[in-house]
Amino acid sequence: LAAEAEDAIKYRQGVFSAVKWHFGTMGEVVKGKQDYNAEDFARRADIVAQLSKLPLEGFIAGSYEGDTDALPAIEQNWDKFEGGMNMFAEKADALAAAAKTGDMDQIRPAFGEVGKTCKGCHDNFKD
Ligand code: ASC
Repeated sequence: LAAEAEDAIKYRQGVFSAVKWHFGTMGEVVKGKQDYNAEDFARRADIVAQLSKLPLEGFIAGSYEGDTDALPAIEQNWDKFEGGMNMFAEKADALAAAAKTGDMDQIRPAFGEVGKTCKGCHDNFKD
């Protein structure tokens, strides 16, 4: 595997690990397993919104083998994959905006919309 491909795999996995760290914590709050702190929740939502724009450039040619769960289907259906990542970014922005209201009735559905975009790509493009 070319060094560039290895770096790209590590790059996007690092970003997604950070997404999971923050989105996972937010999920526990939404499910009532952790107390809701509006300021901390909004901080995490902002971080996820920023992170959501980062992974796409890590999906480079030659990075669908080796230590990765990313499937070659990404390259074969690039427009669909890119659309999914852009939808993730859009919904993450909406969640960050909802989080600033401090209103869980707005946050909960916005959180669910982001989760759907995670699952959409995992179902189609992740081993
Ligand atoms: C998560 C997580 C995902 C999404 C997905 C939502 O917390 O790790 O991949 O939400 O499960 O359906």
